[in-house]
Amino acid sequence: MATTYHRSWAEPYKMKMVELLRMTTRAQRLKAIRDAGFNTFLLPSKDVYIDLLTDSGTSAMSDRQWAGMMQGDESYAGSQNFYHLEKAVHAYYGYKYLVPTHQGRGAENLLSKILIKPGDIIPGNMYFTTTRLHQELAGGTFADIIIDEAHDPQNEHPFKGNVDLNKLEKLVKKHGPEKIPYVCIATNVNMAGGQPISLANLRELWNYTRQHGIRIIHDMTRVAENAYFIQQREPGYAKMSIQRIVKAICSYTDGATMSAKKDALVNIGGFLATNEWEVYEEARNLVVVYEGLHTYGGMAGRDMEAMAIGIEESLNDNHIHARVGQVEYLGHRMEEFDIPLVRPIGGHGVFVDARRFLPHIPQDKFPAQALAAEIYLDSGVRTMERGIVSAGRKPNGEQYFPKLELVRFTIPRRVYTQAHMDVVAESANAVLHRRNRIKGLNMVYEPKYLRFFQARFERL
Ligand code: PM9
Repeated sequence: MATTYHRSWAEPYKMKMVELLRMTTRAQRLKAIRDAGFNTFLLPSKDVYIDLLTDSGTSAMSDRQWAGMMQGDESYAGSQNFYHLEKAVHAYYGYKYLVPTHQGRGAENLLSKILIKPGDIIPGNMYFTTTRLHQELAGGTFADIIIDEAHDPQNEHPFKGNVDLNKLEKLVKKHGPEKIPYVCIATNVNMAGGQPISLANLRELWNYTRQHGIRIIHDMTRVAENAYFIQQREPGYAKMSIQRIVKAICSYTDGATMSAKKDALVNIGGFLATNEWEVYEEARNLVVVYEGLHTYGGMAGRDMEAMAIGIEESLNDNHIHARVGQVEYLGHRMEEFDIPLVRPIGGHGVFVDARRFLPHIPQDKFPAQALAAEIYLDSGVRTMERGIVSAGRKPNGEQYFPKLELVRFTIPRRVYTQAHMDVVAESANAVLHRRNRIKGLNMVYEPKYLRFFQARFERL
């Protein structure tokens, strides 16, 4: 009888250069977090040991990407690197027209200005901070049409990024399709905990929107991670490559905004892509107002070259297996310590459920913000609040009270080792054991827009 042995995965790369980390004492960290107003965004990175604030712009580039940087063509117009990037976007994502931008929100700004009229409704599979703000600034209103399961951290639904078509149907009936310029579909939904949408759900949505003349705009910031979950979980895709699944996802959408700082493995950059000539033409008009010429959009030539190469590398099956594998490794280590998490474990980070971690702190005393500060204090590990602070206020000034009150342990791509993940899980466990002594916070400074970036707090 044939015997099968367990086979581990490992990173499909080795290290050529390392960046030294600085260790701090608890006293140094206490001073640093107080000076930062208990907001991890305001910590200087020199005071951080393991930085899990975000996976945005924090990837380690490959030797191929660095070699590409040396081939930066810094001509003002018609840089060769732009044409390489355009070719990569066509080849791997399938969109017809490309307008580069300095990062994702630059593309969101252009898109919102082009497609949204005051009074419009923009349905989406959960809000994202910058995306919703641009929709609102253009006079639109975001409407959440994600399935209810996405708002429940303990629900094990394999595709919590799916759209509830009944919710969309209600909006179409109430407002009429002419008030809905597009449906915004994020892959690997960030605020839900890095949760995927299935191809079956997307196809159904595609068919529905075709009947009503409504576009689908794809927030493709983490499309490769979503494709990995489709390969692993959706019947019929186990043998399909990540490249093919990504192409299939994009084929059910009319255009996309991309923050290339995540999946595409670069430190800066993004784009707006579309299959519609009229949208492209208007985007080319606006990009020169807000970003730069239509062949660089706020990026240096070398940045576009690194992105073109990064797009290809990000869709390698071994890369994405190791990338999500590392996130899952951290999640499983935390579960061994009974740390309450969003389930299933997400694609770009482990999301700790602060409501269950700190049940004694009410949501208006910012439990996730307080927990992120405590984790930093314990070990120098920097994480991010994704709860009431991130949700911010409605245009009428009322505070949102999101069901999810989370701390995101976001894993940069190709940066940390499994041993770093062990240190992180052990720190979360140490904080869990003294959770009863953790107090809530008062917000003492609240910026007008995207308050989570710069708000300041004091301990109660
Ligand atoms: N996401 C993140 O850390 C960085 C800024 S917000 C803390 O998760 C999606 C799904 C994102 C995203 C950024 C953007 C904006 C759009 N969509 O940061 O402007 O996760 O490149 O992209 C961040 P840019």
